[in-house]
Amino acid sequence: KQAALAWLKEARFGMFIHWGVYSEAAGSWKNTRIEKGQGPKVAEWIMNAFEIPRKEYRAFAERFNPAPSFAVNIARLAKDTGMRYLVITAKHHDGFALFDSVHSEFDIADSTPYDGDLIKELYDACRTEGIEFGIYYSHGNDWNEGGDGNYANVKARNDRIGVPTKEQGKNLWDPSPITHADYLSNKAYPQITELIKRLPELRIIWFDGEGLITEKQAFEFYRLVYQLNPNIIVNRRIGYDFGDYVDAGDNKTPTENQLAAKHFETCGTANHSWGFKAHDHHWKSSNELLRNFVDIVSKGGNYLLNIGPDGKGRVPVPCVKSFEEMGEWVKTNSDA
Ligand code: FUL
Repeated sequence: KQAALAWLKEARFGMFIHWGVYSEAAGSWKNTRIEKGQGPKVAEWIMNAFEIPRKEYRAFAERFNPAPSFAVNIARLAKDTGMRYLVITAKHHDGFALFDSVHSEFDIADSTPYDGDLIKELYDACRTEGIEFGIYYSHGNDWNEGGDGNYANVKARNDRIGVPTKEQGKNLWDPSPITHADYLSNKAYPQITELIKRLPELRIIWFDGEGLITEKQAFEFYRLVYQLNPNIIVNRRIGYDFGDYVDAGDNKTPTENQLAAKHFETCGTANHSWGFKAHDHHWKSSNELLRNFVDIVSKGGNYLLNIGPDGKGRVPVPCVKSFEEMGEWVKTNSDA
């Protein structure tokens, strides 16, 4: 683990990728933009924003058919931008898996017309380009098979003893009937296991959704990863301080006080959404992105800068342009 962490500190610059069936929706549902929905306005939250029933949401999957050149193009873009690693959403909060999973049908193989495994394809392309590979995995919440059907019971029990119940990120509009415990045992732990087994050089697991799990469950995720491959680094959001490195929240650089014991990484967007949002044209310039990069790196951290490809896997042109400009700067100014 120490060698892996030493690598992370040296790596400095990584690419975050938010991509899934929500990319096909592009930030709108039934001709209404996500700004009119409730909750977070980022495009990957569209199911939550419009309280889309689980069955209806699957229509996006039926249309999700990316171009097979996706993997090679993205790995090259990361390389040309001067990035040394990449973290892609293997499963976001909506529960959809970009890989061929034995433990859920809501995945690329069973629910879309695409013939392949996008995670494996990108993993291979990254190995060719010398880019280290990581996955994002929403462990706490899963709006499709996440066991939010148990919420009413949990809330009733909590109310009786005067304890608040976390709601953010729960599917309370069309909850799945399975319990949260069953979701963990039958989907989340097994999917983490299958990803680690299939991707022997996996470097990072970037967990998300810590607010919805207990300390024991967070520890169980940590133990499972460690047991299967102790060289995999996990982030703070696994929960309860078990992470190997920290972050200060989305688009935030830690303050002096937060720059404590563990290494840090700032994840940031290039516009105002992580997932593809066709109507968000507020792209940060390469100057602004470079200023963030220098600020973060000068404090000793890493910058995990996001792209949100569209449903076909194309990265928006203004984003590619500023990444290319950044790449020129990084090439000229780095000693690697
Ligand atoms: C947050 C998520 O809710 C967002 O959708 C996004 O993935 C961001 C990086 O983390 O917690």
